[in-house]
Parts: sequence; C-alpha cells; structure tokens
Amino acid sequence: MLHQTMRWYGPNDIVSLMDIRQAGCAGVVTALHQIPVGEVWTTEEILKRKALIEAAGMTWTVIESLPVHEDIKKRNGNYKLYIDNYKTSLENLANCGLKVVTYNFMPILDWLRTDVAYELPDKSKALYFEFDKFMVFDLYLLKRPGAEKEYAQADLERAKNKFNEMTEAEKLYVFQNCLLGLPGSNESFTAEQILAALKTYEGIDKQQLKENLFSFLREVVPVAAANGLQMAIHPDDPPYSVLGLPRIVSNETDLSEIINCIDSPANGLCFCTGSLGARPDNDVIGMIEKFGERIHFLHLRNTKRYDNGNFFEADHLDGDTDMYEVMKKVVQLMRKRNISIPMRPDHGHQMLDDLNKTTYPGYSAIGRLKGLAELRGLEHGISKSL
Ligand code: DNO
Repeated sequence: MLHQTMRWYGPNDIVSLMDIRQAGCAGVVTALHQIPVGEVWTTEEILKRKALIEAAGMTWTVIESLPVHEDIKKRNGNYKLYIDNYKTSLENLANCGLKVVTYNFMPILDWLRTDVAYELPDKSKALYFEFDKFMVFDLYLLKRPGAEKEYAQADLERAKNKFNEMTEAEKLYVFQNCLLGLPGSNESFTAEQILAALKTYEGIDKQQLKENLFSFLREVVPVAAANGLQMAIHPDDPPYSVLGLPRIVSNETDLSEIINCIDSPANGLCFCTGSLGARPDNDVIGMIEKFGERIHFLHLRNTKRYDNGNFFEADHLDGDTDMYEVMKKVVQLMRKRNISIPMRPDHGHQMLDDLNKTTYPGYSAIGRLKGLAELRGLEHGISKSL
C-alpha cells in the first residue's frame, strides 16, 4: 500500500497534526520553514520537529523541501558555502533517521497561480493558472523589461484585450497572487524584488541552469547515498518557462537527463502528476513506467487544461490525467520494487467549513482529506482486483 501522508506547514499551520491523523495519514511531510534558505538544519531543530510528529502518532516521512539557495542555482556568490551547508543538513537529517528529501530547482519562484480562489460551480475554490492573466501581470503590472519580445503577436493582442477588460481590483488580485512567496511563508515578493532577482539571472540560459543543477547533484548525491537518503526533485509548476526564466524539470527529456547525470538510486524524483500533467505533451503514465525505479515520493493531483496553457486544479480523480491508470501503474511499481512509496494528495479544494478560514492556498484540510479518501479508495480497489 502507498504510505499516505499530508503536508504540514509546522506549528503555525491551522491544520493540526491530529487533523492529518484523522484524515488517515500514517506520515507527515514537512520542513523547517523557519530556517532561512541556505542555513544548516541543526540536529536539535530536526529532532524537535520529529518529536512533535511522533507524539501525534505519525512519522516524519518526507522532507519537503530542503530548499536550494539561489546562489547554488546560479552558481555564483556564496554557492560553495551553501552546498557545504546543504551537505551538513543532509547528514543531520540522516542522523535523525529521515529518509526522503524533496527539493526543486525552479529559479526565484516556486509554483505560480494567477488565481488562488477560483470558484467552481459548487462554490468550492480551486487554484487556477490563466496564461492571459499571467501575461497581463508580466507585461502591464510587473512591466518586465523586454517581456513583449518573448510573446507571439497573437498572445500580445490577447493580453492587451484582457488588460483592458480587467477591473482595477482584478488587476491587484492577479498581481498579489503572482507575487506570493515560498510555500510555508506568509510573505510576498515585491515587484522590485522580483525585477532585481530577474536581473541576476541574465546570462543563465536553460543549458547553464542544467549544468548548475548537475554540478550540485554531483556534489550532494554521493553524500545522500552514503547516508542512506533519497533525494527527490520536484518538477516545475507550471511546467514551462515563466518570466523569461529557464525551467529545466518540465518534461520527460529533462527527467531523463537528471536521472542519467548520476546513476545512483539516491538521485530520484518527487513525481508530481499535477505539475507534469499540466502539459499536454507529457505522457504521465508512460513516465511512471520509465522512471519508476527512481520515484521516491508521489504528489497525486489532477489538472484540467484549457487552451493557451490555462489549467485549473480539478478533483483528484477528475481532470486530464487518468488517475485510475496512474494508480494502477503505481500499485504495479510498488509490487515490483516490493516497497511502499510515500504519497500525498497534493492540494485540495477549499470547501465546507474551510471556506471561512485563512489557509495556505491549496492546503486547507477538508479538500485534501477528500482527495486522499478518493485516492485511498482507488488504490484499495485496484490492489484487490490485480
Ligand atoms: C506546491 C508544492 C511545491 C513543492 C516544491 C518542492 O504546492 O508541490 O511547492 O513543495 O516545489 O520543492
């Protein structure tokens, strides 16, 4: 069976550990969000967090994320120090008995949505990425220098029409959503901060960023392997370039290159069906087959794609990714490898009582509980019938 978990943002999360346990989870996915990116995670802090989770009757199954400092992604500034710190954090995590470490290599921004409260017909709320609104943000609100050169003429026309039809309140809303900070923080970037950060990526193209990732992996994967840890890279979300930034973990070719860069079981994937599934040219089911041996953690989530790269987060069993086929492959994979892979229902709709609460976008309790229950039932049925 899958090892069922949910993400917990730590003691400040209004979703409690007991909520997570009541949802049926055996494990928790969390990170020490209070430690600034790049600093060492000390054994003391790791053990404190671990004890909290264990006192609630669960295990700390996956670290999500041990974040990678921007200097490492750019391979400049203090990157050597930050890589050393990363290695020390890995050793400390292993000494505390942890096993799976998720990270990503998205420049500046993690995941991105233009609407974090997109109302569905039943009045629940979902996350939505609308490409036209994103162009409005980029071209008219952020006013990124040179942005217009990166879009096709037809896109520019649509962005202009969209800008003209949006109210001031809608513009502000999109602006705020696109500037939301890292997961687990309540802070947002300012436009000035983003523009300044973008400048620091000038001259770093896709190939360069890939090389920087591979150099990072060549240093940290051996440390992970020696300490019995599994590294799991999370794909880009959305899985294509945004704000002119290179994105290098978006499709099958990217994943192959990453996996082949160091042939070690410690060099693995956080396989997110939601991120990868937002691209019509990604064969998500085929990718599970192809990369199965290196899948150390699963994010199960579904998206419904519209034209122009737009997508919203559908119910877990609905949307464009055939979750039945995904689950079948996963069950077969676990039997073949004779293991239980940790999974979490990634994101959920804001619904019922949660509509009156302020939660981290995508991480209210009830919608995720619903998604997890559906996925659990699906797995149960498939396991019995195979
Ligand atoms: C979004 C998450 C991502 C993920 C990181 C992993 O909800 O799946 O923010 O945690 O990209 O490093």
